[in-house]
Amino acid sequence: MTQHVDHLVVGAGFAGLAAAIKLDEGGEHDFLVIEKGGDVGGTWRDNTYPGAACDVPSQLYSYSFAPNPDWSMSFSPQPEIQAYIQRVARESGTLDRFRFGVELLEATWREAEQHWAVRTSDGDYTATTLVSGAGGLSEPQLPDIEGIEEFAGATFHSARWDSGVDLTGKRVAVIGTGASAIQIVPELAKVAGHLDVYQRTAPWVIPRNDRTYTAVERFAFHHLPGLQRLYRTAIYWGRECYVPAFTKEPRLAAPAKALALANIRRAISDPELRAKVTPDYRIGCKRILISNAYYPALAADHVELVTDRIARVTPTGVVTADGTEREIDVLVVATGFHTTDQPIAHRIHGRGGRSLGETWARQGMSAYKGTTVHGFPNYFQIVGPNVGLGHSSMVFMIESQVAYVTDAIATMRRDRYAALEPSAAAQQRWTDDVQERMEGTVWSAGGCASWYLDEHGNNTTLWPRATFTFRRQTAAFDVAAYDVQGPRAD
Ligand code: N01
Repeated sequence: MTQHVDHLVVGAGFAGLAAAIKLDEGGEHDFLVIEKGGDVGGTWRDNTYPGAACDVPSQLYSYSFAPNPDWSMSFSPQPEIQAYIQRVARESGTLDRFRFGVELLEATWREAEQHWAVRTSDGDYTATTLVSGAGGLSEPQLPDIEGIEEFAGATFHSARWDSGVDLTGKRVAVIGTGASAIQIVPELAKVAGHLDVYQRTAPWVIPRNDRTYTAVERFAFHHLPGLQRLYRTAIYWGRECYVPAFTKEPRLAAPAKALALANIRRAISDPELRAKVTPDYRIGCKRILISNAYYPALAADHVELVTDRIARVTPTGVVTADGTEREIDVLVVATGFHTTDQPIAHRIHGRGGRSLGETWARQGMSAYKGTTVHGFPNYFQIVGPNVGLGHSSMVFMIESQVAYVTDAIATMRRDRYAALEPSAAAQQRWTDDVQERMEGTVWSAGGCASWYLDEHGNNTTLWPRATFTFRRQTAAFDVAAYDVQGPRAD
């Protein structure tokens, strides 16, 4: 039997949970959240690799409406963030509308009925609106390396960690040196007998200014809510005032570059290794990483940084282009995610039956205000195109979008609109403006390849301006930019 809900939310990470809470607060109680995993948390549920932690301070990387006086450190480890999301979900009183272990298989817009017909792994639904919080960093990207599936030992992606595999004393290889890998490598170096780290491009890594909060601070967080707000505000403006400014002006990045080079010099004395880890592109072009432990781990005797190209994987090891085979017991691939080619986009079919995946494959990822797409009525995507950040908290962006979406839904209810979608012109203007602002930034002119760029070299993932500008742009639903249909028949 098909069940109807007013709003179907996909995903129970930071985005889906915020959508559920704000829909509920706005009086929209007829919604369901479907989540293919077994719990809330999204990326924080999935990324359980050793060393997983946030590289944005927790006071900022949390909901503004749910401060957490219990953060133990400035940069929280994954279990604390996951526990925080679980607590917020529990206390929100919305969990009875979450369905875990339910995957979206296909969603199709039905023009005559003006609703979404949604097929899931646990039955069929119809919904007036479809809100996707499926996340841009949720589908692991496996490397296309010859022979990798024939490796005889354990192989796993960083976001699918197999804690059942004992790595003590083992010969382990890690492919990749991105944000995930640089957190994993120091932890693996503590237990592995030998560790090979395969680097294709050196990352810029600055020190991690982390510390445990003192007992006095923690007491104050509990009893002086203003102190937490002060920390949050200071962290926010510290990042907002400096980091976006240097995306177009290389000279402003000099202090960050100096910090990163000092980080290398402090930990690594071998000139050959220093040269290998020193990037040859502008800092900020790829995500700037933070770690005090990565370079010391690479400098250890039982760790080898391999910079020769990987030619293939055999059942027993990894062979580089020079013909050397390094034998291993376990292979960890920390090779990132499907960001500009998200598989879920191929399951969402708008007007005329064309999928979002097809639409974006033709023209590149694009959405009005990163949220709504022409041809996909009543569809809202949290963390859509050009909403990602390289420098600040995604939770801030998520809250901005959720406010916009709930305002859109309130407008639909108030004005009895059956359906709305951004006009093609409004979407194009917004996308053109974002892309113009990308020109000359460190992402397009910084001399690196990264997951920020799509196959045409366009940055369709990041927001190129201050986050408060995005907050302002999404502060109120702007119906004038939309094609609307209504009023509803009911
Ligand atoms: O993935 P990545 P990630 N052969 O795509 C290499 C967030 N995050 O999981 O640079 C060899 O950044 C690839 O090499 P290259 C954060 O937004 C946040 O590390 O393309 N190597 C690169 O080194 C982050 O940006 C936290 O040349 C191959 C690596 O694999 C995003 O997640 C923590 C290869 C992939 O790096 C993704 O980070 C962790 C191949 N075939 C992650 N294919 C926080 O703390 C790829 N590589 C909040």
